[in-house]
Amino acid sequence: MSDGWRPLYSGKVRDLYEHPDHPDLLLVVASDRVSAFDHVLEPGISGKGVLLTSLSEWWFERLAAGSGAGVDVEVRDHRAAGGPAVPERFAGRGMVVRRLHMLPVECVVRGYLSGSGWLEYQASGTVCGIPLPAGLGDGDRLAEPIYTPAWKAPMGVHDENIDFARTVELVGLDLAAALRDVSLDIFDRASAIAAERGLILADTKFEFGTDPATGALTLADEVLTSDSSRYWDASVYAAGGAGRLASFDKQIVRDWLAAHWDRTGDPPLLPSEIVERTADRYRELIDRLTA
Ligand code: PZK
Repeated sequence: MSDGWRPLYSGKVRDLYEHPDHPDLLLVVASDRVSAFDHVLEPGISGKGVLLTSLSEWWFERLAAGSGAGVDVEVRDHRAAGGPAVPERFAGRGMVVRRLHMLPVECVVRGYLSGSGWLEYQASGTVCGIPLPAGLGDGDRLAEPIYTPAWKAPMGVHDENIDFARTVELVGLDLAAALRDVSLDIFDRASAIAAERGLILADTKFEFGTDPATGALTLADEVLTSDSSRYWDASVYAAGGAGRLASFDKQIVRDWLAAHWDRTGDPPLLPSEIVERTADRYRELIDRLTA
């Protein structure tokens, strides 16, 4: 392609590009690929990249308004102002961003107990070493949101839940404390916005970098998308019952795969009905949040 953007790194569902004329920028592109159980599945979910990019952009705008409220660190997002446009071939799915020094910590915040947190709790009564009261069930609300960081392992190695002391070893005390405080603050603000729309933000994962020019802590990557977060319908949750944790993400894909694949060999092709329902669920989330 002659727009100058060159592939730098491909993740399971997103791709990073760099540009020789803009060494201080990157292009983040969300694909239509969907992954579950550590596999990229076929076919992709048509429109997923556009939906998740607009969701991330929407949250960046909403969160920019009150950046740093409640904490004494100013956090900006990594979107680049006035740089080159996103090329047409990535229209709607690309974001030009400032190139940061990424911190090797995934900043997970959980307001509810589910997923890997629920698994760890059942085994040990803790999540990331934080002891929780006995008797909690899958999907239960926590007394207050907890910060449960993970170490971003190099490619091919699984991320590893870590305690706060380990994040201090990784990034130093000041940054470790800032990551925790800022993550909890953004989670509170986002939860309140979601709640106004009848949505529960159960948990999410943030990634931060530091600006190479100023050192400023900067919110990066995707923000509060259905790939990085678990959202539930508040009225369905309140009604209780088996479906109360139906989430606005690829849970439909996970459930179908779990029932139709023994996890050996390549995963089966997703039926079009599963692809459609997943796409509908993504659209419903974005409609409800941004309406
Ligand atoms: C960066 N990732 C995650 C993995 C993707 C994205 N602003 C930035 N500066 C430097 N590095 C990154 C970012 C951002 N965002 C993000 N890895 C590095 C990732 C795979 C594909 F598109």
